[in-house]
This record gives sequence, structure tokens and C-alpha cells, in this order.
Amino acid sequence: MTTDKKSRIRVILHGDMDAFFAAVEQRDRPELVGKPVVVGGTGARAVVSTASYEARRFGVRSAMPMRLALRKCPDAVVLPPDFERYRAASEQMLDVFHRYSPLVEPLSLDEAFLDMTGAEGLFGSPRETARRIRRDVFEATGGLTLSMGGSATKYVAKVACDFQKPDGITIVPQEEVLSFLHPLPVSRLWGAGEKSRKILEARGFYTIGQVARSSKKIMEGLLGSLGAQLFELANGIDSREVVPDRDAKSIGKEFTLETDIRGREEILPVLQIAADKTARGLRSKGLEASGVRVKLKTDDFRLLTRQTNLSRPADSAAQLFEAAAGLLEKMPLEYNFRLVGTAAFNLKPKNKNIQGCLFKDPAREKQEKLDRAMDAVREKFGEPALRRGTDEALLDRSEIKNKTSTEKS
Ligand code: TTP
Ligand code: MG
Repeated sequence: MTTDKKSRIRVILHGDMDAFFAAVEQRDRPELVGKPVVVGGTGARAVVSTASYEARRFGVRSAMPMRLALRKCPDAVVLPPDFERYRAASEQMLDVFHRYSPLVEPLSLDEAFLDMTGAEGLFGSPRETARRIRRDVFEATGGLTLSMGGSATKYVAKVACDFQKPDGITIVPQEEVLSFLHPLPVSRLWGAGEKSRKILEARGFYTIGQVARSSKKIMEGLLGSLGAQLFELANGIDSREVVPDRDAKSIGKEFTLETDIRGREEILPVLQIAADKTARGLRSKGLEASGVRVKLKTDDFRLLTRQTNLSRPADSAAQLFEAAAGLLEKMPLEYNFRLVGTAAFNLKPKNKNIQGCLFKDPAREKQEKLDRAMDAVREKFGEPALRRGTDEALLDRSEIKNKTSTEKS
């Protein structure tokens, strides 16, 4: 039996972290758990970035002036944003998503679509898949929760994700799409901003169902081409594909050390782990890199970087580490360092066929096999199952706080 790809019902999941910035702060400062936390600026004209659900009970919302937020919730703990930690958590979330699908489309730091079409045999029903992903993200981020929505279209998956926030899963089967959408307010139509909402409401359209029961022509008359789009969405029609993020210009892993390190001998083992993780990041996305960068941060927060181009594209730890260790030789190492990292750049999808048959290199093939085998074992038994010798010794000292990140340069 052949399956027509176009007519196949898609399975799309949308995930979005709960109270993201505030949740990261509560994770890192357990004394704030259960308390109203507001993340945002502190100046006179500052606004709220986000509020923990405890603060939302008082009516605090994103984009609200901070002064108003504090009038509503005088006991709120106000914290400035720390994007480095949010970006690291975002990467951990995306790394998990990429374990489930190669088609991951991030929309912002804390949300992304996954196309899970055809993966039911691997991970179970959409609800079961969402459950697993949420569990894995919780583990990978050290305790952050996200909500997920699922449906055959991006639009309904996104609306569904918000439906049972926080910490919820909402799957909308195809036959329930219209009964799910129609009671919702028109502001839930993707693309309907404040202005279009007012126009719609002035003409008596308050719910998505009312829009669906009108006509494309009427909607076009009211809002032009946007009206036609909203009419389609209101009827559950949205053919947009999940477009994987092609803008990631580099993939990198870095470690912030709890105690500073000094000298080549101490840096090399950390560099080895960073190269290993960078290589795994590449392989999990089916990419290879033609450039490698090393990043060191001194104890007084000065950043030192060196980069080089590889003679041939690479996705193995051995190749990345060799290049990184070479770069280290050219760096001034007389400082104390608090951060060590590697990044791979000049990325492109790995073309197995052409590379594989034109340039057969037994040593490289063997390395690739080993890397694949290690990936498979880790995939099956989890992170601690298999580590290179240096890894184990270092991690056992518990001196490394993992701060993985995918750089966007
Ligand atoms: P959201 O996902 O919209 O909000 P959230 O994660 O805080 O809460 P939830 O999803 O549970 O409703 O945005 C993600 C982060 O983006 C948020 O934590 C802070 C930031 N942000 C702003 O800085 N300004 C804003 O106006 C919004 C909406 C978000
Ligand atoms: Mg969110």
C-alpha cells in the first residue's frame, strides 16, 4: 500500500514552557518556589517580562508596567532577566525535542513545533509522546515544566498548548477540531491583533465559531487577505508545514566550572567533553561542521576565543577535539578560567551517500561507527551509561555545572 504524503493526516505537537523566565529563577533559587516572582526591568519605565503563576493570581501579566504589577502584587519578588540561563534551558528543551523529531521549528526561546507524523510506532500516541517529551524536558532542565498541544495543524496545536496551561497536555483529534475552536474568542485566531479583534467585535463576531459561520467574502471585506486567512483558521484549515530551524549557525557546548581551572592539562579534559557533546549535537541534527571554535572565560569574565576551518567537514568528537586542542595551543593560558566551551560552525546537512562512497577512509569510518554506537547506547540507557574515561573522572568530581548552549552567531 502506498501512502500519499500530502493527504496523510499530520501529527503536530507544540510545546511551550510554563512561566519560563520565572520558572528558571524558581528552579535556581528554591526559596522562591511557591512565591510570586516577577521577572523584568527595574527602571521607572520597566515592564514585566513574565510572572510566576503565583503572581498571575494577582493579575500580573507580561508587558504590564512594573509599577502597576507591584501595585497588584506588593509582595512579589522582582528579578532582572538573566538570558544566559534562559538560553541554556531553551537549548536543553530543544535538544530533547530533537531526540523525538528532526522537524523542530522553534518560535521563540521557550516554544517550538514538532512534526511527529509517522512516529506513532516509535513513541506511541500523540498524548503518550507529549507525556514522554514533558518528562524528558523536566529531567533535562532540572525541573522545568512545559505544556503541550497536539493536532493535525500547527494552528490548532498551538491553541491547544495554551488550553491547559500550566503543566498540561491537550490533544485535539481531527473530528473535535471545530467543537474545540468554535467557543474560543476571536483573539485566539492566529494573526488577529488588537485592531482586527476590535473590527470583528464591532460587527458582532466575538467567537471563532461566529467567524467560521460567516463567509470568506465577508471576512475579506472586513480585513482583506488577513480576513480570508482567519476564515480558514476558524474552520480548522491550516496547511503550513513545520519548518525546521535552518538559522542555527553554530552548535556549541560550554561548561561553567564551580572552581576555576588553570593550565593546559586542566583545560584539555573539559574541552574533550565539550567537543564530545558538540559532536553529538551535530549528529542529532544530521549536520556536519567545517569550522571549530574554542571559548574560554577568565575568572574576571574576559572572553577569549579562537577559531579554525577544518580541511573536511566533521561531526565526530575526535575530529572536533583535535581541532580544538590545536587552537588551545595558540591561546594565552596564564589565567584562571571559569568557563570552557567549543562550538562548531559553517554547518551543513551531512550528505552520507556522496561522502560515503567517494572518499572511503577506514579510520574515519571506524570513528563514525564508534560515535554512532555510543549515541545509540546513550539514547537507550541515558546519559551516564557511557562516558569516555576523562569524562567520568571529571564529572565525578562534581565540579562541572553543565551549561549547554546552542549558539546563534
Ligand atoms: P511566554 O511563553 O509567552 O510566557 P511564559 O512562558 O512566561 O508563560 P506561559 O507560557 O506559561 O504563559 O513567553 C516566554 C518568555 O518570553 C517569558 O517567560 C518571558 C518572555 N516574554 C517577555 O519578555 N515579554 C513578553 O511580553 C512575553 C509575552 C514574553
Ligand atoms: Mg511559555
